[in-house]
Order: sequence, then C-alpha cells, then structure tokens
Amino acid sequence: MKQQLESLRTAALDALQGVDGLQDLEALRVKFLGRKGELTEILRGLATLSAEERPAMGQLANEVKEALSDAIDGKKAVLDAAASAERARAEAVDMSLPGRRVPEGHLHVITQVTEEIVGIFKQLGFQVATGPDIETEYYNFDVLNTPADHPARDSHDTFFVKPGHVLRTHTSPVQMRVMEQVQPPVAVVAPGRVYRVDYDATHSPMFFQIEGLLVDEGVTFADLKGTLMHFIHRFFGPDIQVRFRPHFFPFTEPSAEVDILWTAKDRHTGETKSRWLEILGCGMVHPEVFRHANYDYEKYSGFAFGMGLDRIAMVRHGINNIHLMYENDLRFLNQF
Ligand code: 2NL
Repeated sequence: MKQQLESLRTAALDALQGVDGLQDLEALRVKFLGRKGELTEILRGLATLSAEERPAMGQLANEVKEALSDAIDGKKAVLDAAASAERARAEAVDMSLPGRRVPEGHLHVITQVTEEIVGIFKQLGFQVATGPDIETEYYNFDVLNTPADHPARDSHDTFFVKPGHVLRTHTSPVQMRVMEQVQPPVAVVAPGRVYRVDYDATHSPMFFQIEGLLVDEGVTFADLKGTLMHFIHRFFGPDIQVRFRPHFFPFTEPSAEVDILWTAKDRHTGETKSRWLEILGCGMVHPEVFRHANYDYEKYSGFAFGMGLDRIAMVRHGINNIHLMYENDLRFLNQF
C-alpha cells in the first residue's frame, strides 16, 4: 500500500505539470482526490491492514492527500492569476485614443441666408410675419391690384389648387393680412415658400422669398432707398455698388428693381469679372392696395420690397443651379 500511495503521489504530481487550464485542473483533482478517486480507492485497503500497520499507513495517506491538495491549490492560484491578467489585457481601454466623432448637422444654406436677412431687418425694428402657403386668389392677386386678365394669374404661371385657391406666388398676401389686422405704423418682413410654374437652371416650382412692408405717415422713396441701401451694405459689404432701375409692379408705384455690381472669379479662366445682378424689386405701395387694406391713403404712405432667397444664396455662393439646393446631396450642402 505504501508503494501504491507513493506512485499515486508521483503520478499526480507529474500530471499536474502538464495542466494548463482550470477545467483540466478540476478534472485532475476529481481523478485523484475525489470521493470516487484513486486515493479513496487505495484507502479502502486500510481496513485489511493489521492494527500495527494501520496508523503509519493512515498518516502517509494523509500526507499524500495534503501534498496533492496543496500542489493543486498552488497551480489553481497561478492559473487564476494568468486568466485575470488576460481578461485585464483584453478589456483594457486606451484613454489616449481619440473619441468617435458624432456627425454634426448645420442649417441649410437657404435657412442661413434667410436668418441673416431677417436679422438685419429685425434690428431695424421690423417684425416677422407668416401665413398659409395655399392662398385665395383674392389675397394673392385681387388685393394686390393684379387685374383678372394679368398673365401672372394664368394657370401657365400659377398653381391652382381648386377654383379660387392658389399656391401663393409671393408672400405679399401675408402683408395684406397684417394690414387687415393692424393700423399703421407697421413694419414687417414675411419670409416663406412660394410657388410658380417654372423650371430651369435658375427657377424651381417651389422657392423661397422674403418681402418687406413699412407703412406710416410721411414715408417716402428716400426711406425705401435708405433702408434697402443699409440692408445691401450689411449683407454684401460696404463697398458693393448698387443701382436702382425703374420697373413696374401692379402693387407699387413708382417701382424699381435693384442691381448690385457683383464681382466673381471665373471658375475656369480664373479671371475676375463684374456684372450687374438683379437682387430685389421694390416700390411705394400703390394707393389701390391701401384701399383694399382699409388704410387711409391720404394719410399714410409706405414702401414694399421682395427678393428671392434662393437667388440671393446663389449670388453669394456662386451656385449656378437652383436645384442643387433642393437635392439634399450632403456633399453639396456641407460646403455652406
Ligand atoms: C420681386 C418684387 C416686390 C412687393 C414685392 C408688396 C407687398 C404689398 C404691397 C405692395 Cl402687401 N408691394 N410687395 C413690392 C414690390 C416688389 O417683389 O422681385 N420679388 C422677388
């Protein structure tokens, strides 16, 4: 039995050398020290020994058991330490790595231009007004002194929603609705979507416009000119050259169009070229418009203006096709 115990010890310690995983280690412990293991098997033989032999053999068996148990515990500590070191390595976070960027959005180029223009007029005391995209023919044309046979009222130029209703072709109806609500002095700007039957590189059937209206006692064309010059110099810079050109609108008299001398670098030849670009239309509000608004046109006068926001954005950024701004291609939009 002594020999059995010794060779068990040797075999177990040998086997322990080759163990490199916690599962194998547990299997080894069961094989040698478990309730049905090899040591238990040998110890059954104790009963057959004489009373003299039994204590010494019992003591040896205990020694072997302790020795194996200690060796296994020692090995377990080594394997545990290796496993936790591996886990620490695998789960390590390198705090010096750069973070993941969250994609950042920004305002659409037309919204940027709109907010900048609205901001300039707000600082002059204008208030912002809005209204519906679907308008009655009455607000879109009649009250604006646009006769029933005017070409703009044709279905070739205007989207008719149902008889008597159109997609507004300008934001003037917004100012008309304001005038119905409040007596002068009024100073409002009305930015918003407008619609016309038109499609080419510089026209989209839906586009953006801002109009302005100022009415008070004693307002003159000089006020119109001073206000618009202030706006143009703030928006396009103090050195920009400006030209007022006589024009006609049914809702203003006299009327003018305003051009700026725009200098741009030719993208192909690189040479700089200057040309007059129309940026807005304006005029003194027609007495007929005041009559529809129930304003006393003997007492009050006023000016109005309108400009295409898409057009302004295109001039400022050298965009040659209006549709680029409506295609939502981020490679285009992110440039602004
Ligand atoms: C343009 C020209 C203009 C107006 C709009 C207006 C509004 C009222 C009364 C009188 Cl309620 N006029 N608006 C006046 C002159 C020109 O727009 O070229 N727009 C893109």
